[in-house]
Amino acid sequence: MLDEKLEPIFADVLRRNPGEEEFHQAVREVLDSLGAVIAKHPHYAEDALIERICEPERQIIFRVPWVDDRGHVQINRGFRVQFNSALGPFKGGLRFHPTVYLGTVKFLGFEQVFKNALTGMPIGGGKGGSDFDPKGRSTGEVMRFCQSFMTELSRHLGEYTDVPAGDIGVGQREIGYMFGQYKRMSNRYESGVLTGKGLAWGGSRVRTEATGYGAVYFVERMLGTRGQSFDGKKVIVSGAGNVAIYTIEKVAELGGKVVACSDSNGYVLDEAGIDLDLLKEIKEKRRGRVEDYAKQRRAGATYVPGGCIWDVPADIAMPSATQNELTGRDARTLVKNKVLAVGEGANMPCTPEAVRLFLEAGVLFGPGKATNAGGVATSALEMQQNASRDSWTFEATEERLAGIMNGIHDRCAEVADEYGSPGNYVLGANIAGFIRVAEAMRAFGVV
Ligand code: NDP
Ligand code: 2IT
Repeated sequence: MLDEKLEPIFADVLRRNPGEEEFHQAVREVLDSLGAVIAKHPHYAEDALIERICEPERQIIFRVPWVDDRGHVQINRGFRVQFNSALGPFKGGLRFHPTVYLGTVKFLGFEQVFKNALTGMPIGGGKGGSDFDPKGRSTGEVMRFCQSFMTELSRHLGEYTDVPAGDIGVGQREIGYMFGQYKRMSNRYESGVLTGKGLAWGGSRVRTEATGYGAVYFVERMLGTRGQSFDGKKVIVSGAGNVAIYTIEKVAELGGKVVACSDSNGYVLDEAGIDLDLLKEIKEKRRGRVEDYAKQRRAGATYVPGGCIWDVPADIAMPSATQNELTGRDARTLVKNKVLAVGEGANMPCTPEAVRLFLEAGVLFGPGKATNAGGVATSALEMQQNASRDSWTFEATEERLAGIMNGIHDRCAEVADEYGSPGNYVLGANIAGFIRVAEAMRAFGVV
């Protein structure tokens, strides 16, 4: 049940944003946490502050024409939702996936506002992307698409305005093509306009690893509250992209064993523990599938086409693929299999029913906006290095990341305690993020 002051706000969000289910879901989850805040501090419900936070500052939709290898003209749709700049320039990734529509970008942008606030760094929230499908496209096609996309997007960016990065379907290769086009059009080497860059051209060490590593640090700290750790634990990680790969790497470093990972076609089960060198070779170099991993794994691994990775018994689950990939049914299976902790490496991978079931069962649950904040936090460190024309060592950067993740964990835990729900990191993350944004917006007056 929503607080009675928040009900009309949510009704208005539904009315103004028809058909954008993921956006409704993300807003609903935050509003569910805010009842306790406005009961304690009624001033946060004044001056339509919450209504303003639910409305993006600016939404840009544009045509992206490009020519494929056969000489045919293709049209995609590009988006950038500049959600909230109270704490700094808009900051958040770009997603290229055929399912992307305005509702996807708005849900991601909304989550990003609170996530970025939680990092404690000077970054606002935004997100963008396109319904372009990179699968099966040649390097030349991807380059031409990125150039056309940036030709339009560039007029809305700037190191003090809006700073995109990667997300699903956008990694260092795509950031390179977009940075190259931006540089050419602006005639400026404005390093701080994009993050996730290559090390030779303004990137930060640890940015590639940051989201996965950060998620593992967060879960390790949650486990610590119960005297536990990753050491000796069986772990399952969905996805096989950037976040999944570096989650697997850090879990192994901390003594855990990842026995399964997946892609949208199926999952692979490898009881000996995922061979990361092989997985990286297949995913990062050859851009292949997890099925190829199973075929090439000498020690033997099983590929389960169309299978559900959450059926694999494990102590810890780290959903790191996409939104709503872990349902109520899956949560019941995991709880039955005595899962100890679930950390969301992806954005909103667990459905609201799944989250409720985990919390009711006393499973340690790390919500995405806290658990996966290491990626954007390291993007902010990349911006710092660009602004000071400096470049830090791997060790120094990783230490900063670990400190930020521990800080986010402790702040969420402290706020959950303060609001009478110890151990509820969902409530802690939503409230802690909200308060930081709300304080800045109140200071600015009606903007
Ligand atoms: P990648 O593109 O590198 O990898 C995505 C992985 O998820 C692939 O294995 C992909 O499989 C799978 N996947 C994507 N869409 C679907 C779908 N509809 N159904 C099933 N599987 C799917 O992306 P990232 O690793 O960067 O991102 C993964 C998640 O982490 C996303 O939710 C993203 O928003 C979030 N995130 C990313 C950050 C970053 O820094 N990159 C930071 C914070 C969060 P397939 O190849 O079959 O499509
Ligand atoms: O969801 C996310 O936090 C990201 N995709 C990373 C955003 C960023 O700006 O680094």
